[in-house]
Amino acid sequence: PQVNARFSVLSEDFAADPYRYFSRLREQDAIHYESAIDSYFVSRHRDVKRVLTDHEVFSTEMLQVRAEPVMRGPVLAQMTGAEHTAKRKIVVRGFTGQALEDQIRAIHANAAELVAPFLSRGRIDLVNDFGRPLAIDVTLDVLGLDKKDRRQIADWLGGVAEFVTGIDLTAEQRRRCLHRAERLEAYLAPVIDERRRRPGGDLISKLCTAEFDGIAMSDREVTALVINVLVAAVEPADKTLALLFKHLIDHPDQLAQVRRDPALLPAAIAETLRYTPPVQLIPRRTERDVVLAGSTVPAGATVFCMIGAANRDPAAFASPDAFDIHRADLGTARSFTAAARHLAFGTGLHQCVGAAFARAEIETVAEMLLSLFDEIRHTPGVRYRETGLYTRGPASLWIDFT
Ligand code: 2IO
Repeated sequence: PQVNARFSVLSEDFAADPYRYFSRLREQDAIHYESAIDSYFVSRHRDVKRVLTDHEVFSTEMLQVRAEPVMRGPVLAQMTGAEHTAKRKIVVRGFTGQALEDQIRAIHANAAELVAPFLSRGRIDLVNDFGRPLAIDVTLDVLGLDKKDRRQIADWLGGVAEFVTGIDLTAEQRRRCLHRAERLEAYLAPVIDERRRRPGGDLISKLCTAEFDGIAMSDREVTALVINVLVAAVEPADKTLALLFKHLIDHPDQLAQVRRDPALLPAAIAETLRYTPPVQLIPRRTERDVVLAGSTVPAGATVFCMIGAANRDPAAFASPDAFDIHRADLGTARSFTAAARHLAFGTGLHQCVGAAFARAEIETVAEMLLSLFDEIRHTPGVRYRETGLYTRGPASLWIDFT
């Protein structure tokens, strides 16, 4: 496929398989301008790294229009300075230590319950039968929300996700997303009220009561963070889990090695995140004119970091198009921290706060499934398809197991 004047990241060809365009983009069109949405797409590893770490030039201001309307308030990623540091610490605390231990127990319990009915059947769709409902149930438990409302919450959340990850939505689509976000906000308001009065051990209670350097969260901020945690913990989780299993099934020798030595799982997860990051795009706004890869990007422009392309840049990873859990340049120990070489969790000030939680979740669930399934293979005759430009993953992953 050619990357010429007519090439568009909004085309059907690109959506069908973005990976086959990445090398041409990096080599011939490293700062690709998409006129229909007046945005720049950055594909080289070093340029993406620059965009995500040079906070003076590349800001998160556009979240005010890209996220705040459906988050119903400002999210962490929009904040800077002392306020950002304090509030980020509150959230980090909610996902570490004893809190994380409790969360891992909830992950275990939910996974065991969801997979049980499929064990005698020997066939499961790892996305729709398992990963998706699991991601939702785990997140509801972490937040202390009622699982009997899961369908409703999942529907409202779909609107939030569509708004945040849409890149060419119509005004009508945006309006419908906003409506669902408002319903979610109305659902959360009495819950937050109640947790302020009688806090429990859940994350919402912690967000309500925590203080750092005398800084606490307002109701609006708690609402925004709860919605943020809901989308961020649900949207990429089922994709990552399914992609991990797909890559392992497609590389039987590596699957056998992981089975023999589960200590290899973190490397397999990290390599999955490098090879096929579930979040493919991270937006920023230029605060002044800036030269990137020889092209001038004007002040006030929207820049999309192409994480999938950066993660396969040969300047950063040897044989980047090979899935290899043993690769020397993966740096597994750092893969879930801000020092990660792959950019699946972003990098810099706003690097994913949920990275450790994500790792624990995928690791716990993968270990459980591998011990329950002795042999796994793709269900014969089922077509595999990935969807999504912003977040991307398998539409389904049918597997047979014994
Ligand atoms: C609204 C895209 C699902 C996040 C944003 C500030 C969300 C932020 C991300 C990820 C995943 C979502 N951005 N998580 O890319 O919290």
